[in-house]
Amino acid sequence: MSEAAPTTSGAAAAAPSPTPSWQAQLDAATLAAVVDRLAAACRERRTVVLAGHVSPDGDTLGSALALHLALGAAGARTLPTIGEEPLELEPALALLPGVAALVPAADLPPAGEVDLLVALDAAGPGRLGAVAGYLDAGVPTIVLDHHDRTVPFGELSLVAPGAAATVQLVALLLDELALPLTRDIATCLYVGLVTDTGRFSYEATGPDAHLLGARLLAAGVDHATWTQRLFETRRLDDLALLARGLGRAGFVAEVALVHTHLSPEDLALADAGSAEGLIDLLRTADVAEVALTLRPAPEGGWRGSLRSRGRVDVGRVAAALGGGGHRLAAGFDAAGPAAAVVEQVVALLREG
Ligand SMILES: [Mn+2]
Repeated sequence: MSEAAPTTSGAAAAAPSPTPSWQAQLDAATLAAVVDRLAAACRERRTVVLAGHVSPDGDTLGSALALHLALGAAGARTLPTIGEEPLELEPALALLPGVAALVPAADLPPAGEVDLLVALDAAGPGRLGAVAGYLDAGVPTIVLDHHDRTVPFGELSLVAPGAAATVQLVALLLDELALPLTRDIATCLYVGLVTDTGRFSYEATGPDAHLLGARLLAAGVDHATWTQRLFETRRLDDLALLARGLGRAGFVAEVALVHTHLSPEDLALADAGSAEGLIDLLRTADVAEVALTLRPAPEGGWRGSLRSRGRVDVGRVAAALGGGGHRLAAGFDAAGPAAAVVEQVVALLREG
């Protein structure tokens, strides 16, 4: 076996950068300004609203609560919140450390009493729900996010589409601020990391995600308990909902789409989170490149979720329908009969 002389690119590939690639997506001056702003908020005991996105997941809630615990301990008056009422959390997320501090959107102080808003994992102002009113009122805003197509907002915006989870940005900020990773803070970050990476399995899960995971376990996270809570516990009624959704599944061979929809009666059976489980199951169909679920939106019409196995950019499809998300996971809202929405998605997939 002969050894080829290393080429320039080969040599570069052999020497991994000490900095995770997504950190290179952050503007250094903005990062420094965000760190300064947060440090000042702690020092001066400022009121900081930490807002996750509506329909909160582990990443947005873990980010908000980790920052709440860390900045709060360092002196800031932190108000973690989700701009949605009534707020329904998945049972596992309702057990996160700091969750009792969540402020109902209706109880948030007026804009004049808020010094800083931090938007977490929200790909646009619309994802903030009621909290978006602070933007219109001119409250200084920091955006921390990792979505591919984040609509620019906020005066200080740190968006790293290469990061697997927003909690990675939060962990970076805590390091920059020299704030300690307590077990509770580590637990919040871990839940964000393990959910947004699909248990360290999705494409965006880099070595740095594992390194952060290792640090969090070293800080005392009870990962086995959280795995069971997050991934291995379903209500019996949720299983019935999954059965209904799976039983209604259709297949469009031309674009390798497996799709289904849920009725309002189906949803009455189940928790909000269980529709997520449905699309993840649909995607496991051997014939599927793309999975689509439609579930009734509270305000009428459909909430569509799209997942790709890898070849198809479903973020593009969702964006064409007025939604957004990532290359492999995206969502949109739509009106009309379910079959017509499926037809629209098929037409867009055909173009791709
Ligand atoms: Mn996220």
